[in-house]
Amino acid sequence: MLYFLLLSLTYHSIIIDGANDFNSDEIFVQDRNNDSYWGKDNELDTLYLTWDRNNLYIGCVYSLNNNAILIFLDTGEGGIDNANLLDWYPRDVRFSGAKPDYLIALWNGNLSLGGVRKLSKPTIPLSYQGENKAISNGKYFLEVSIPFSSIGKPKILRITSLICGGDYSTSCDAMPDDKSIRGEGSVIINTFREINIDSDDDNEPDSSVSVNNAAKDVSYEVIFPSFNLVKLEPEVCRGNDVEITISLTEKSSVNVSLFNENGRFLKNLFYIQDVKDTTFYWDVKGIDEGVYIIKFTTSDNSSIIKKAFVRIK
Ligand SMILES: [Ca+2]
Ligand SMILES: [Ca+2]
Ligand SMILES: [Ca+2]
Ligand SMILES: [Ca+2]
Repeated sequence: MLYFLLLSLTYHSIIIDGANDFNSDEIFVQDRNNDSYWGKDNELDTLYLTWDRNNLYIGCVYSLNNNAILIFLDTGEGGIDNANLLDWYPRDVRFSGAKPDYLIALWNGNLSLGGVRKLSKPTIPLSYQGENKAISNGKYFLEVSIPFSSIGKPKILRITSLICGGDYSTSCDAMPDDKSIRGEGSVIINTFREINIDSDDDNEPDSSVSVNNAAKDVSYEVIFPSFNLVKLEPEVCRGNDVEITISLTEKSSVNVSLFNENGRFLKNLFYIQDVKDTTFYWDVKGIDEGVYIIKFTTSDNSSIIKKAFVRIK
């Protein structure tokens, strides 16, 4: 009897028919059914995971109303850290720590509007089996089978699943929970559910694993770039060129914009991509006499520095 129970753990081949045949110990994440910022019609409930020798199986119970389900899989090397840049299901979601390599997505409970893709440039559709069916109380059940041969036999899997709105929109619910989800504004996911599916390193997925026991949440500290130094030389200028020096704690793109002394926006001066330390020159001969404010902003708005500048004749 014990032998039979052990065999029933993983190496469980899910039948892709829209009926939920995952076992209770194949619950990968149990989310609260009342933590969505957009109400009960857009809720993630349960994420299931199991595998057999040849396929990874993922299941999801959720409710959804004119929004999207996105299940991101980090399988190892490479991947993306910004879902805004995708050519398929782009969303205002970035990732810190894990870098997802594959995405299962669908729109409004309709898998024929979604599918499974590799997150390269461009994204590449994968062959998979999937069924998505309405179940009771306005809920849906999704089950997907992805062959290991097409995702390169991962060792460590890190997964997050989200409900988002339309293209470039934000998220209202994540499983596992992530504190950057607020139902508005940009999201930076840094909590993922992780499982080692090949803990004996034999390059084959392990049998006899209780997914529910083996899975754990991992969180990665979000590191925001901030300014070490911003310097104008000179700050009071009679000539044509001002030397501007910027130093950041982390690489970031920087926007430099000009305001009058009352804080009214005048124009963007520079947009500098992916810098850590740089010096450049601003030709001020077209600027009238007066007092100005120059604002330096990192690309994610995490750090802002204002410098006064005076133009004299
Ligand atoms: Ca099934
Ligand atoms: Ca939820
Ligand atoms: Ca990755
Ligand atoms: Ca949640």
